[in-house]
Amino acid sequence: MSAEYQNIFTSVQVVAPSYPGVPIGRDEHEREGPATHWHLLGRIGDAQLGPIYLGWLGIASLICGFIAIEIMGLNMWASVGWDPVQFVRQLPWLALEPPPPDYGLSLPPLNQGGWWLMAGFFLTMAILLWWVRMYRRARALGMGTHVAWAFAAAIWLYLVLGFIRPILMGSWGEAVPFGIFPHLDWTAAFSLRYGNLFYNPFHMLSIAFLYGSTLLFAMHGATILAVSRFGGEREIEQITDRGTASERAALFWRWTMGFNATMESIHRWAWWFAVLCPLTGGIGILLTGTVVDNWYLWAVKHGVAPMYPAVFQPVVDPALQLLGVKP
Ligand code: 07D
Ligand code: 07D
Repeated sequence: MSAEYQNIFTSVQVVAPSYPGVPIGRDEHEREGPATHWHLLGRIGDAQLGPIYLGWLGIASLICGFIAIEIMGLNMWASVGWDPVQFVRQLPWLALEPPPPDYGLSLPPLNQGGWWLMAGFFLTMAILLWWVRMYRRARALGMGTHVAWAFAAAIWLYLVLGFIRPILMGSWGEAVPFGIFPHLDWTAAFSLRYGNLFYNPFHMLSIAFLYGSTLLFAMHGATILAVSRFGGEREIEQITDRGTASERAALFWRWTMGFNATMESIHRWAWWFAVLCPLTGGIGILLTGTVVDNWYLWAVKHGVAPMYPAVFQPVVDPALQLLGVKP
């Protein structure tokens, strides 16, 4: 009970007979495989591996995901002349691009974005089926569906980026390409095209929730580890107890900042911060190009950013200049 016990790397391995989980009635056969124990897994979590529940939703999702990745991979491989070495070497830079803008929302030829559309369809199916699977497994266990709704927040941003906003803009060409660095290039280009995303207040909110999530996660993780010597990881059991890990954890924060979340409310904080990050982000992306065309000029108009000093010519949206609008 001294400074040696800091519990960052210390882990306790429980070795016990495998437990298949609560009985689930007629779906029992969907649980695949006998469980095994794996020491290395036990160092980062539960040592028991499986049984995994592989219902038809899971299988359908995996098949769709496989088809999506297959389409992406084969197109990327084709783009380097089917050279396996170049495929591996250049993988992070390879892309499967959406159709050029001229095609609007029509069905383009396969090598003009048609493959992109098909990969996107299967990826979206995979993600949505996985969502239903999570929802149904939670229900089957008598749990709340908080995980599924948090996942839905991420899916919202994904759908805004690749489906909803492109439809509102009237072109699949607005969507994100598949590819590791190509999707970063898209992100940077998007910000530049719309006058610096930093001035989009929903990007600001999204960032605040992103940073806030890491802060909360650090505070919560650290607090629980710090009181694990008193059994702090048994959070819920300790909520109402006195003199326990829970009480010390609360006291620590009241001493250091005057206020403490409770063992229960901290998880609400975590859930909301995490969920609001992609939720506000999706709103920001949805507004970009549809309602606001240049976030810098928007910020100038609303007194958030100063106009460039008068030594420069008046600033006009570069996109409008292309249309012949003079400064
Ligand atoms: C740690 C959970 C595990 C998930 C992992 C990601 C794939 C992609 C596909 C090769 C935290 C699995 C990756 C399935 C393989 C092909 C075709 C989650 C953890 C390990 N991004 N992004 C990454 C996705 C967008 C941005 C990495 C997906 C937007 C920036 C990874 C989507 C914008 C940076 C990745 C998506 C954007 C990244 C690490 C979908 C604005 C980085 C992700 C479906 C939000 C970072 C090289 C990670 C990087 C990175 C995946 C969307 C910006 C490849 C699946 C369009 C600025 N993104 N991203 O750890 O290193 O997430 O990039 O919407 O710097 Mg991205
Ligand atoms: C991508 C949700 C979709 C993912 C799903 C999961 C699979 C399977 C497989 C595990 C991440 C799919 C899963 C396929 C996985 C296995 C095996 C969530 C996703 C459904 N930005 N920015 C954000 C910052 C700049 C830009 C959000 C910081 C520049 C664009 C976030 C900075 C420019 C977009 C954020 C910064 C720019 C964003 C993302 C700093 C580029 C978005 C939140 C310090 C030059 C996105 C409103 C998130 C958004 C977004 C942070 C700078 C562009 C908070 C910290 C100015 C285009 N940026 N950004 O949760 O929502 O993503 O914007 O400079 O679209 Mg940004």
